[in-house]
Amino acid sequence: MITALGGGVGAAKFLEGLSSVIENETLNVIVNTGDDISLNGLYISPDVDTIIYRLSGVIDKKKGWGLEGDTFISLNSLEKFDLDTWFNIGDKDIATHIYRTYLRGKGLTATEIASKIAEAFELPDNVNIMPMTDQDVETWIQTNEGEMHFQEYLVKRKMKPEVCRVTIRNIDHASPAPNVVDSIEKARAVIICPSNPIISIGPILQVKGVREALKTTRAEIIAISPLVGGVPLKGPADKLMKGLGLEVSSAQVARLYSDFLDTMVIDVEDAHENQKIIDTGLKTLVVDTVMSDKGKSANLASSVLELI
Ligand code: FO1
Repeated sequence: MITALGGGVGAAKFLEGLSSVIENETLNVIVNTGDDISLNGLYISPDVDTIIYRLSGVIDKKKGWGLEGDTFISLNSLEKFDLDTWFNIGDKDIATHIYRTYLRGKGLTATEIASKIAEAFELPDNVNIMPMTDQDVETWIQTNEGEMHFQEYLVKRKMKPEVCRVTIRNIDHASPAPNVVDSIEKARAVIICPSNPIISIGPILQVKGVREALKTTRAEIIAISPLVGGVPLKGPADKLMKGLGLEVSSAQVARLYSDFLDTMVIDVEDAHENQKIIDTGLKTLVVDTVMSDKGKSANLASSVLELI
């Protein structure tokens, strides 16, 4: 059994490669839900959906989220009402959010809902999509222009406000979803996907018991840096790290995980950081981490599996 922690576009791309090279071994994916947002009466879980869409081959590859060939007619029609239309929900994508919201209304948990959506999108039986917690949590960003939901900062405000603090609301009341801790404890390897360390991996590590399980598991723990040449290929990892007073580097990402990590995988463009990471007592792998197509994601996944 292999367990991965992730959220967002980078994780989804890596998992597409990983699932293509592991054959029938169980792959448990613990997914960030801090990006979840309730908009216009619909409950949206972007990281869960992005990973499911990518693994089922229906993702909009250009954007990295949403469904391929989607249109936005219903979103445009919403504009005449007093509703939020800055978050681009497509006409096909909206069906997933209606289904999730309907099932929540019937009392199903995030875990049960993710598994029903994964089944509808015909994910292979050996892949389990596991929201990190069944309690609702939300990532909020405190900026020089006030506090806002992470999606508002990312999508509506286009990462323009300066970041001062990141808070995961309700995280103190969030217990790990069923099988989350077990998946870490019993895996032969735990892979931290190339995801934002602050808002994708950070919330998962803050769920009660997760960090402790990572510290005590006998599994080999490998993290892939989301930075290439010191910058993220997509998203606000650099802005968030800088705003929190952290150095923007793969060595810094390794430091954030150093209490449980065995091996840090960094891109060839960041090879100059290799010795610095080794000096902190970690093993390293320096490879091409840019996943510009499925073949390159599979190559990266194979290199990571060779470390186990
Ligand atoms: N990302 C954007 O940059 N703009 C959007 O309008 C947007 C809409 C959207 C709708 C559904 C969904 O599942 C994801 C969506 N995303 C959008 C992606 C999402 O905001 C981020 O990729 C993740 O939350 C980052 O981890």
